[in-house]
Amino acid sequence: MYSTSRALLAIAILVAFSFAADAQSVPPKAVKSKNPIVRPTAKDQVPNVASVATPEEQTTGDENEVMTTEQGMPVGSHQNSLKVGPLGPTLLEDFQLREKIFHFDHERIPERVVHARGSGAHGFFENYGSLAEITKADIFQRPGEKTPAFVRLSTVAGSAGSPDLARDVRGFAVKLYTQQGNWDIVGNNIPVFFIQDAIKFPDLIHAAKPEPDSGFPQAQTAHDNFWDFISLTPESMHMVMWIMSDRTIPRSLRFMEGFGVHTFRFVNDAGKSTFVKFHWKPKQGLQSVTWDEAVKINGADPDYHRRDLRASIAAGDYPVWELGLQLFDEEFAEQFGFDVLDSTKLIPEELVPIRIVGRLVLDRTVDNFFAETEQVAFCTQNIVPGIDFTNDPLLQGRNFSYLDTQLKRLGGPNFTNIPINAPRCPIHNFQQDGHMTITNPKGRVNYEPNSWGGGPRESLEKGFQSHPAKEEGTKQRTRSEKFSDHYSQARQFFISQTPLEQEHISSALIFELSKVQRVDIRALIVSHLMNIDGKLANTVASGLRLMEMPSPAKALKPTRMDLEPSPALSIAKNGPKSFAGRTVGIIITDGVNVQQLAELVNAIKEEKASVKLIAPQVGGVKGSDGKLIIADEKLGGSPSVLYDAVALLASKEGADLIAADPATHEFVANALVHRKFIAYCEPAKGLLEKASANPTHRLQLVSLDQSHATQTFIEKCRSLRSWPD
Ligand code: HDE
Repeated sequence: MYSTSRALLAIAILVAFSFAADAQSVPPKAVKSKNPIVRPTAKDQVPNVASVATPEEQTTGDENEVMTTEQGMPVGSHQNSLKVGPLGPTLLEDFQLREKIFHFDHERIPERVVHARGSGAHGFFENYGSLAEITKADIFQRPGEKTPAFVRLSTVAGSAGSPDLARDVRGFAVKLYTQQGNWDIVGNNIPVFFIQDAIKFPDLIHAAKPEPDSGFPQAQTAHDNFWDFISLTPESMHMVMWIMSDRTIPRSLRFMEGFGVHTFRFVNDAGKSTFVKFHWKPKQGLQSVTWDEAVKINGADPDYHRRDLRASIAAGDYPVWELGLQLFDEEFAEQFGFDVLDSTKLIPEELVPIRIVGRLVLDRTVDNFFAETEQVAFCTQNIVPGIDFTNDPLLQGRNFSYLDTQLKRLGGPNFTNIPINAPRCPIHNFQQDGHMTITNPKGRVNYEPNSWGGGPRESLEKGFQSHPAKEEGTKQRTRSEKFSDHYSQARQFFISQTPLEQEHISSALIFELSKVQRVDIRALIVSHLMNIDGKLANTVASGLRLMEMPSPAKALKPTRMDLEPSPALSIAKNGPKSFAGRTVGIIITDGVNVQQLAELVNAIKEEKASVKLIAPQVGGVKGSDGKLIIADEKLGGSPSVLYDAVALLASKEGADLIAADPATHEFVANALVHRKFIAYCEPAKGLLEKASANPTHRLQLVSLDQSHATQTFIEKCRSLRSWPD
C-alpha cells in the first residue's frame, strides 16, 4: 500500500515535469493585455497640452477602475505634471501632483526603537479544554474554541532593513483578539532577560545599538559598548549564556520557542490567584543554524526568515506552537531558590512541569506589510479579566513603555482603530476625538454618569478587577536581596547543554569579545565567566589569548553548585522527530535521471518537507527523457546554506560542466562543513571529491544508486545534521 502510493506520486511528479516541458515547448501565445497601451493619434496630440499622452501611457479600458485622487476625483493624466508649455515651469495649481508627492513624503513612520525588524502573520488560538478552575479568562473557557490571533516575530537590535540572521534575541509577540478584549503576550524566544529593572532598559539598548559617534555596527552585539555595559551588569550573565548559544540564530522563526518571560497571574471566578508563566512550544521542533551559516545566509538571502514564514504559510505548511503553562502558588514562590518576580531567572520545567492548554496556528500571510506587520501595536498592559500582572519591576516598566511608544510610532491615541489593532469584540466607552478619529460615540451623551440613560456602564461582575494583592513598604529605590544571585542559573544553563552546544557558546564569546577593542572589557567578561564555569572561562581566555587570567568577579552571592542540569534548556536534546517543514536543495543538470529525481522528490514531499531545484540556469534543464524541468533557483544564487539538506543529481556531462564553477564547489564544500546530509548519484560523485569529501564525512553521504537509498536519506535527515561522534 505504502509503496503503491509512492509509485503513484512518482508518476504524478513525472507527469508534472512533462507538463512543464510541454508548456515550455509551445511558442507563447499572444495575450490580450489587461492594461492596453493606447498610442495617441496625431489628432490627440495637437491642441490640449494638459492631456497629451505619452506612448507608454496606460489608460483604462472596461476592465480597470478609473484611477482617482485621495478625494475620489477621476484622474485624467497620470504621467506628467501640469506645466506652462512642454518645457515651462510646473504650476503650483497642480493639486494632483501636490497631493501625490505630499502623501509620498509622509510614507514613513518612526521604526520601533527596538524590535524594528519583524515579520507578521495571522492565525488562531485553539483552546484544548476548560481552565475555569484557574482563570476566568474567556479565551480558556470552552474546549475547541478558536480565537483570532496576530503574531509578530522580530529581532531586537537591528533596524527595519537589517538581515534576519543577526545573532539576536527574537521577539515573540502574540495578539489574541478575545471576546473580552485584546490580550497581548509580548514575549521573546528566550525565557529570561538582561536586566531586572525597567530603568536600565534604555542603557542596555543604547549599548547594543550602533555606537552613537560612528553609527555602526548594525544589528550586532560584537562591539565595545555592548560588552562594556554587560561587563558592568552581572545580572545579565544568565541572559549572556542564552544569547551566546544557538538560540539566537534560529533556522527559521518556525523552529523557535516563545516565552512570556515574566510571572503573571491567573485569577478565577472566586478571585483566587495562581502564578503563571507562558511558553510557546513549536510543533516543528527546535532548530538553529551554525554561526558560519548565519553569516553566509545574511549575504545570500537577508530576508531568509521573513521569506520562510511567508512561504510555509502560503504552501499550507502552517507553523504551530502549543501554549504551555507553568502554574504555581505563593507557597512554591516562597520556597523556590530564586525570586519569581526576577526576570533574569526561570523556573526549570523539571521543577514545575508545563501544562499544554492549546495551540496557536499561523494560517494566513499579511496582505500588506505596512498596514499589518508595521502598524500592529502590542502593549503588555493589554490584558483581560482573568489575567493580571505581578510586581516584576521589568513588567511594571513595560506597562508604561508600550502605550507610550505606540503614540510616537502611530501618531495619536486612535491607533486602536487601525484594523490590525482593533478588538473584534464591541467597544463601548466615551473616549472621543483626537488625531485620525474614526469611531466617535453617536448621540448627545459623552460622559458618565449621566441622566440621559444612554451609553455604557461599568459592571462589577463582568468587568476587569485587579487582584487585591496586599502591598506595603517604605518608598525606596532599591532591589530585592532575593534578586542578587547572578551566576547560579547561568551555570545551570551552561551545564544543561551538550558538549557541542557548549563549544558553540565559547566560540560565540570568543568571536564577540575579539571584536571588542578594550582588553580590560574582555578580561572583565572572563572574570564573570569564572563564576559560571571554570572550563568555559579558560577556553574563552585562551581563545582571546588573554595574557593574564583575571580573578573571578566579586559576586553578591556565591554560585550554587547544587542545581541539576535541565535537559529542557538544550536545543540538541529537544530536536524534532521528523524532517517535516525543512527544505532540500537539489542540484540538477541536463541529462538528470528523471526517475531518480522523481523518487527523491516524492520521498521528501511524503515527509512533508519541500524541495528547491537548482540548475545552472533558472530556465531549467532537459531531463534524461528529453523533457524540460523548470528550476527554482540558479546555481550560484542559491548556496547550500539556505537548505537543511542537499542532493547532487547531475548527469556525467552535467557534472563535468559545473565542476569548474566555484559556486558548485562552495555549495558542496559548505554542505560538508556544515555537516548536512548529502544525497548524490554516482555521476555526481566527482563533485564531492573535488570539494574534499573524505572518510570523516561518510555518515553524511548517501549514494542514491544503492537500494532503499532514498529512504535512508530521509531517515538521516530527521536528525538534521551529522555532527561528529
Ligand atoms: Fe520590549 N519594547 N521592552 N521587551 N518588546 C518594545 O514597544 C521595553 C522587553 C518585546 O513586535 C517597544 O511597540 C522596555 C522584554 C517585543 O511590535 C518598547 C523593556 C521583552 C517587542 C519596548 C522591555 C520584550 C518589544 C518598541 C524593559 C520580552 C516587539 C516598539 C522593561 C518579555 C513587539 C514597541 C512588536 C517592543 C519597551 C523589555 C519583548 C519601546 C521598557 C523583557 C517582542 O515599548
